Amino acid sequence: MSTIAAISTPSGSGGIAIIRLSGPAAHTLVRRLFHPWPASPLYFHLYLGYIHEPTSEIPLDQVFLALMPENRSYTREAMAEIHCHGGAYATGKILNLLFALGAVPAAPGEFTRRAYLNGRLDLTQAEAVAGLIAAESEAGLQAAAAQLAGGLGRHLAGLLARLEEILAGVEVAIDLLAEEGDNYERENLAAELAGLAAEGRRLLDSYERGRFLRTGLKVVLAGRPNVGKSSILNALLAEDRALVSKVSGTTRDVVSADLEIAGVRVELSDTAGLDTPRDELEALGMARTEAWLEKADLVLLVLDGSQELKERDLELYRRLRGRAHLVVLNKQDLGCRMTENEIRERLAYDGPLLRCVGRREQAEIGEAVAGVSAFLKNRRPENDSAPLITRQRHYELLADYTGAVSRAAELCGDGLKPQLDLLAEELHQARRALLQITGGEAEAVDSLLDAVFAGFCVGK
Ligand SMILES: Nc1nc2c(ncn2[C@@H]2O[C@H](COP(=O)(O)OP(=O)(O)O)[C@@H](O)[C@H]2O)c(=O)[nH]1
Ligand SMILES: [Mg+2]
Repeated sequence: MSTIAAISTPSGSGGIAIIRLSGPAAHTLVRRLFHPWPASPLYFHLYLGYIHEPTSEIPLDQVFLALMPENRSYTREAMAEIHCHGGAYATGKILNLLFALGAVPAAPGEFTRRAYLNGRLDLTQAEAVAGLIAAESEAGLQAAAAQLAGGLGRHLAGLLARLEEILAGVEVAIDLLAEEGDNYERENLAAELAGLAAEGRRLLDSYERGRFLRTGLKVVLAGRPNVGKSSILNALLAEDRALVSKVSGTTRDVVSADLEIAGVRVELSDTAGLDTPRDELEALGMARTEAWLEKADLVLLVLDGSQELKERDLELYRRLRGRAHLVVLNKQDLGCRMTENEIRERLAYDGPLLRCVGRREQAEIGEAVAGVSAFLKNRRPENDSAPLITRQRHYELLADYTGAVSRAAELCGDGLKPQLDLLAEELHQARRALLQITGGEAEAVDSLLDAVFAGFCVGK
């Protein structure tokens, strides 16, 4: 096994940079460079000293050195960390000395990959490390931290144990039947399998919220021209991001900005109003709006409450059917020409009506914020402490698992005598899917690991 080295802190100048080594030669390599070498070094201690070139007495940098033993380090290999001064030149020089002595450059995520290969983390935890580094909101950070603590991995291990117990019984029966030609019966088999499928579906359902937590929620402001979409965007951001004017058709391109609502990162996009285009540019803007509506997790349909409900509003609303949406009644400072009943009846809408004033001078957008916040809260699974899935990779594999155990349950349903070889095949497929999520056993082939670790930074 090689000994890898990398600078784990961001590139560029900084107060401190950390060079990390992992592998069998980690301690002997740093010993060639660090002076004075302690008489009997303790693990997890910081030693103050100097880095010299092996053949020189001239110090290159004053550093702290920490040594971690095999089995008790992040990678479970012998590790060393050199905390040096953070200039790009000095850190690069120390790293090159380590390479000259036989260390090899770490690939992105290689420390964590070794931690996984040595059984320190399962794959869901390794992914959570990347999630922590990439987190851009409070909720995203919490979701990654919970996954790193192993909640999802343990939960899946529980499912796996139940599945394997059933599978073992089926396999024994297949062996016996070959000899005796009898039929396999196991009490509650259909119910047990249905329970395993239901748990898979619950996890699949948590993905919507999990995805919002990890990557954020895409919210799109839509509505007729001039209803105040751009004003609302500016008010929510508390800055003049989008152009506002009483000239209809002011917004042509999509303007997006990030904000945080209820701890979740929200990407808010203001679009060109949808109406009959008067020229080519407007037509292009509206085509963009349509494309953004397609991608939205939540659409805020803005109505100008100071006017009557227009046929155009209804038409637009109909296009949102099947897409999560909330209705925002803007220009409430001008009084309201639409009654709540009228809106509900004509739009057939039973969600909240969020009353707002988008206009700069007297902006009141509290209800819009509360509406988005409630939308997010409603997507929290009932049992708040249950693990969530936050990654597409997990989602796809859980869908495989759920499909396979559901089919297995059907094979045993309603007093059917299951065809054991088919049953075993489905259960094996479900088992493989679970193992690929956590990276258990030999399921973690190189291509899978390459895909998981490709998104990491060097040095982690
Ligand atoms: N009185 C009042 N005027 C508003 C309000 N929101 C927007 N406006 C005005 O309505 C016009 C159109 O606003 P704008 O945000 O550009 O609408 P958009 O076309 O939907 O993006 C501008 O003159 C705004 O100042 C509001 O809440 N009250
Ligand atoms: Mg606009």
